[in-house]
Amino acid sequence: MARPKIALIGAGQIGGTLAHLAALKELGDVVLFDIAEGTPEGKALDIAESGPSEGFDATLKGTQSYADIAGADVCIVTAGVPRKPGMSRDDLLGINLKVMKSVGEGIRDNAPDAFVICITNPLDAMVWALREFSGLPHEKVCGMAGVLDSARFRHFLATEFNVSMKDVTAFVLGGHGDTMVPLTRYSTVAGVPLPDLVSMGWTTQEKLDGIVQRTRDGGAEIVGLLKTGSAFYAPATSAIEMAEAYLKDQKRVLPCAAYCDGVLGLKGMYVGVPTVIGAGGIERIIDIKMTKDEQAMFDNSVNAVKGLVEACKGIDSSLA
Ligand code: A3D
Repeated sequence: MARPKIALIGAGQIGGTLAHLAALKELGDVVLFDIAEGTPEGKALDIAESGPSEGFDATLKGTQSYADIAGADVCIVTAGVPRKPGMSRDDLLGINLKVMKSVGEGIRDNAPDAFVICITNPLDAMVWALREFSGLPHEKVCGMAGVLDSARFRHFLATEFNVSMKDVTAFVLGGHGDTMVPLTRYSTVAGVPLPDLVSMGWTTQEKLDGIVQRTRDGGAEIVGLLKTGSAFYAPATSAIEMAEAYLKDQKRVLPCAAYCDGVLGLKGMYVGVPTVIGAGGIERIIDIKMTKDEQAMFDNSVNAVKGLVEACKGIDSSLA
């Protein structure tokens, strides 16, 4: 059987890391696409030259031609611009919307059967626009944010409790932005919910609130430290987890920006929700019941995403 083909649209910081991880994990042959001449070719060759030492079997190709992504099984999209200090994700909307148009059309014409994972910010609006421009089925187009946001939450919690990250699960809902909703009630250490751990004296409510806020600000914390761009190691790892779930039909339960129509009280929009990812793409969305407070936070986040989608429609009339 031929190896799967993984197309990475955007060969910047995240794109290069995705290529390296996909090769190391032997997920398939990798095509790196970018408009910046030399960048995808250089990164592809550099990673391929690490193959003999690492011992992986995967080919890597860099390109400026969409024809090279033909027949891709997975496309991961990072094309666009990242944040600089002082910028919000929403400041990227105008530039990245134009990029989504060319990328969406490139995927539509060359890899219409692919499972598409968008990473470009502002995530929830860009994945919506990418789906509109590509015309692919909704269940085959999703956005990576929840896996990263919950990984950040898990990291902070495991550090606070001094336990293995493997035993910490975390649940994050809503748009990928300042309004994201980390749900403490559904986040656990080996099944014990966070509010119970507060009662047991493992931490204080004040510290837990601080961790929730640090999770919401997790992207900005890295931007502030790096100064020249945004996070890329953990975002790439998160998207690879989703790609692997699709390619190996793992039926992983992962939070991601998925098309919600008739679930969680939503009508036809992309937002971060718990999903099941398998060979069918987004196979199921878990329609959880929220408390009044959680629902209010979620509604606030949903409204922020709706505002960005409306802004996209204002910029590109073909989306209206
Ligand atoms: P960067 O290193 O700048 O890479 C972006 C690449 O896109 C560059 O190599 C550009 O040449 C390329 N590019 C620009 N326009 C096009 C085009 N039309 N077609 C193809 N390639 C193009 O950025 P990065 O890799 O650090 O980040 C990529 C995106 O991911 C940004 O929008 C970030 O904001 C976003 N991001 C999202 C998350 C989430 O959790 C959702 C986390 C971190 C970064």
